[in-house]
Amino acid sequence: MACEVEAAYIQPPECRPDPTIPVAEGMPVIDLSPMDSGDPVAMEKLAEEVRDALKEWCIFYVVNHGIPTDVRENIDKNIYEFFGLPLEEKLKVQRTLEDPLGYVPTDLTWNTKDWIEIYEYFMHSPLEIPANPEPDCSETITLKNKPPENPQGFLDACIAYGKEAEKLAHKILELIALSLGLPAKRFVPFFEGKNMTFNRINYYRPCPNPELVLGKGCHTDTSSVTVVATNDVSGLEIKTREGTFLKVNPLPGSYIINLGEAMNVWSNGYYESSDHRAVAPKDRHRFSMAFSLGPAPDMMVEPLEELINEDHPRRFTGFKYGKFWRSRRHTSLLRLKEQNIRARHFKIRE
Ligand SMILES: O=C(O)CCC(=O)C(=O)O
Ligand SMILES: [Fe+2]
Repeated sequence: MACEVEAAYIQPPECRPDPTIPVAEGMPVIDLSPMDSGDPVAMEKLAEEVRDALKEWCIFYVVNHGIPTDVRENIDKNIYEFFGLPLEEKLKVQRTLEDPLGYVPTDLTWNTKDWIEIYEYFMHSPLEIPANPEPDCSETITLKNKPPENPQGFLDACIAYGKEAEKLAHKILELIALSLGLPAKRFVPFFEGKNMTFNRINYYRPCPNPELVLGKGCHTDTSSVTVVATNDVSGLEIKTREGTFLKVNPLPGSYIINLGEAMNVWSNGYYESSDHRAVAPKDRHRFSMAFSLGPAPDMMVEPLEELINEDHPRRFTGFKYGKFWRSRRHTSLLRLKEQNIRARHFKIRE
């Protein structure tokens, strides 16, 4: 087949999508409705389901999640309208290296361009965060969301959705805390005040050569918990421990939950962050949202004390969340030699 995409998008052969990979049959679907009663027995049972799902899959679907349909329909409508605008219009809210909020017409993972457009916003704006990834530099920059003029009310729809996704992410955190033998509200103080929770809207246009490119290259999220929403087009793939991929198809009415690097560290390695990627669609427009619950920029992310003991020695030093996040943003906008920073770079040698 003739190649119609720019060379910068073409993946090395070993990273290209494999259309023959199987669907993640059996990926758990967790029904959150028992949480409404607050019944401790029901909560423990759900926490066990979450533990089993995370230990085996690192990712699961949730249903009866509590995100109202009208809030979701409103952001979906705004997403199609915004990404359907001419490029010059979208570039009015363009992000830059220093200020990675707003719109970008492509992204990089490991030095290859992703077949993607992105609009990203913080839930707390303005927010003061590190100006660069240098560990010894304390310079900061204040970032503000960039509301586009068109469609009118776009950012309001984004924030309204974010508030609901945030509630869902906190429900998951409660279940994770219980699953680790901790009080349900153990993680709450990490998110008090102005934190770095953000939502990334990913838009994937039909691609003439989906077999050569990726929508979003393989990565882990920086977050504690990520709530992933997609339209009805497939594209998300998770990497198994054996290093192969499985397709995660959209399940109507559900959201997908996966863990990021902060939870890997807080849980002292008990839970892993999932490696995942998105393939580019051939004929249809796909979008996804990765709502990532993250702590304050100056918070030190370290293994929880209660999870460190003789049998489970401390496995990570730790990192300042803001610097870690900043470093990730640099690797996705600059052509750097090194690969993305990960929790394992902070691992204590055993
Ligand atoms: O498009 C997808 O399904 C995944 C996007 C993603 O992983 C991300 O934005 O972190
Ligand atoms: Fe992701």
